[in-house]
Amino acid sequence: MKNFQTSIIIKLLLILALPVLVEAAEFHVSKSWELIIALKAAANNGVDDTIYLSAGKYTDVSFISEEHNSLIIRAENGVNANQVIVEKFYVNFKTLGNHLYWSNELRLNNITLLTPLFYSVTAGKININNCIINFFGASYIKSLRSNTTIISNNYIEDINMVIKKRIRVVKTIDIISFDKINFCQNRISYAGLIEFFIFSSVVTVGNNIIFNSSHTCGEMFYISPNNPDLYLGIEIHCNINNNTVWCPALNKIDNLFNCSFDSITLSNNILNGDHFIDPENNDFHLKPDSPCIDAGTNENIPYTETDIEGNPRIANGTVDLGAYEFTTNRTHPADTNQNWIIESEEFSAYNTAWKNATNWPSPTNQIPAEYLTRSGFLLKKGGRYKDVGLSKPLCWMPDN
Ligand SMILES: [Ca+2]
Ligand SMILES: [Ca+2]
Ligand SMILES: [Ca+2]
Repeated sequence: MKNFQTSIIIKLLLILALPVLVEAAEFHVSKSWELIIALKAAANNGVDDTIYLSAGKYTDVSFISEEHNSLIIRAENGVNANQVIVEKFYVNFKTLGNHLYWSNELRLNNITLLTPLFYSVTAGKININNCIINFFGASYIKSLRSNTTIISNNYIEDINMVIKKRIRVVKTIDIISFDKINFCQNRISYAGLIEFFIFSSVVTVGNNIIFNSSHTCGEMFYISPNNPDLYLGIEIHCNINNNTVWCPALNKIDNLFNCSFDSITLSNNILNGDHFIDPENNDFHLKPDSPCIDAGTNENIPYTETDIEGNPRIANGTVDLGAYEFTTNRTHPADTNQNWIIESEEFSAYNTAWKNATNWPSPTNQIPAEYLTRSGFLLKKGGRYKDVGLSKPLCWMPDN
């Protein structure tokens, strides 16, 4: 019995000693309970953590931590955001100490957050990127406190929208930043509040598409210095540019913003009009003759290199308004040698990968059935095709 106890104690000591030996931890999970265990370990192991999620649904998971280390949660390579659903994710990341010295990061990448509950998330850097955030029901992302917050290339959705003006409990994103806020290239169907409390430096709200066809969209953004007295004399730059807004009930784009100070510039934003492929059905790709094309300013654009769909952010020399860059340069993923011809061998390989649900080297993974049928259609029409600038896969048309 004594030996058994000793061996247990040695094992425990080894387990406790392990984090000291490694500089970062990696977890690969595919079930809710595995994610729960990984988050629990990450909250206490004293090292930076990356958690990779396989396709699937994860529910009722929480991360409550007082660590100074970083946490990255992301989909496994080759898995899309809509294949990884994290429902009711409660996060309270309460880094202690002087915020100016935080060097840690919270990064969420390529996952779906369904009814998230983020409360008092503090980290040196917060980066929410390429995610789908669905605020259906009572959910919030509250008090993201950081030196730099980047929220870009996300689909932010709230399917059952109700205008809840200035209600802070549900459907809000609160960001308190000490240095930089970059809220860019998001696709926002959202009538809650997005609040920025700024201590200093730069806020950029750029290249977003904000839409709401059934409500007024009024005062969706609330922007305010965090403490005007304390920071008197510090320059705050707020750039709201290159955005497109589709909200028929709104008659002035300025009404989207409630800004309690003067140093704000609104430029190159566009409201309503005939710019999009099918706004009634939420297709906000730019029409080939849209005045949004090449109408933006390249200064202060988000520093991601691609638009919300992964296409180059600047095509034709000048950035477009909104989250989608108009382009006619996209080859079909089945066209592996990218010669603008679907060859029969290429179609066969694509068809086999689709049948076996294997990963395809270029997006979209897994292969969508409509991509496959499009490649079959193009092959039948002779194989030669072009990109006419519509949304995928209808953008690929026979070129005879
Ligand atoms: Ca940790
Ligand atoms: Ca352009
Ligand atoms: Ca080819």
